[in-house]
Amino acid sequence: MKRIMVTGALGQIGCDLVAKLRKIYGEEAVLATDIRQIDHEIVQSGYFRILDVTDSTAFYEVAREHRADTIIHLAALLSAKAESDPALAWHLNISGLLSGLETARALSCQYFTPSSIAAFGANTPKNSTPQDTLQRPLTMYGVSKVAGELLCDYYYHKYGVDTRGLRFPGLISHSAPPGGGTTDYAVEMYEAAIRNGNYTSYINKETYLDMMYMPDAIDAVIALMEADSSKLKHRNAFNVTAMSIDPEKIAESIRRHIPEFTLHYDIDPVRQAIAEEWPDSIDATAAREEWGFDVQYDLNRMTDDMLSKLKGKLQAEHSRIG
Ligand code: AKB
Repeated sequence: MKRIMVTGALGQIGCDLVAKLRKIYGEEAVLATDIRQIDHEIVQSGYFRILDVTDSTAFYEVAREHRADTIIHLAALLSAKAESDPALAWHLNISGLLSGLETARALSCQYFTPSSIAAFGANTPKNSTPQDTLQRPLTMYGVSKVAGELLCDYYYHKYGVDTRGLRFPGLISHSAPPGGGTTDYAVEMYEAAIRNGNYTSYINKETYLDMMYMPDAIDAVIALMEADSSKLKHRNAFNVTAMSIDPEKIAESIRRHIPEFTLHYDIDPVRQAIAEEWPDSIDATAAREEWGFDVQYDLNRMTDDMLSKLKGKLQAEHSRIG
């Protein structure tokens, strides 16, 4: 990776990924793009362009002008938002992906796009979900992720585009909020614990889902993109995970720092149904064997870091207002 273009750069993954890529490859090497422009460090600290990824001509032109050799395509609608507007989700997630793949083909770029645990369905094995297994999701987000995995494989086999991807679990981060996902409750719980000492979860207890701390997710993207191509048997997309947890497990971990923290439930039937379709825990053996996937953070280590970073953020907020 030398000249990198990132789409959806102001989203939850994009903010942390662009910052890390600029640190490794240099500020000039990384072009951040998004459909909107906000007052954010990513916009101020390097190249930034507004881009609607469904506009294939604009996608190609922006990549060509940057002389991109790598495209990291993150722009997509997440699970809960996709369920509220399935046609828009299909359009953005698939037309956007196709624009990116066509650009990668024309400019001979390496290509990364995330898949998700949403690519599995209710009849997929729930525990230690294998890398290669049944994938019949019933959500539009899941459907777009399976189609995306297949499309990326197609561009690799048909045109030789160096496509690579990860099936991300829920990602937890303190720097940028998620938007429209089912696993967002985990991020919200940390912030609510510090602000109010309590949280009302829309996902029920004993609903186990895979999760990962953002620094591990960012390292995984970079490790996969740097991996020796000849060693990759799977490409699109690798199972990756750091932990399998439910709301109670996060609450227990938070109580090590905030003993009075209380957790309540008010279940959202839409997001609960989505969560129940997803695996309880996935198996990341292929990622470990083919490109050395590893993580630094288990639940408690992640909680320690989340709470300390969020407390710092909140104190800075208070001193700005006061
Ligand atoms: C979501 O909840 O939609 C995402 C995901 C697991 O892909 N975080």
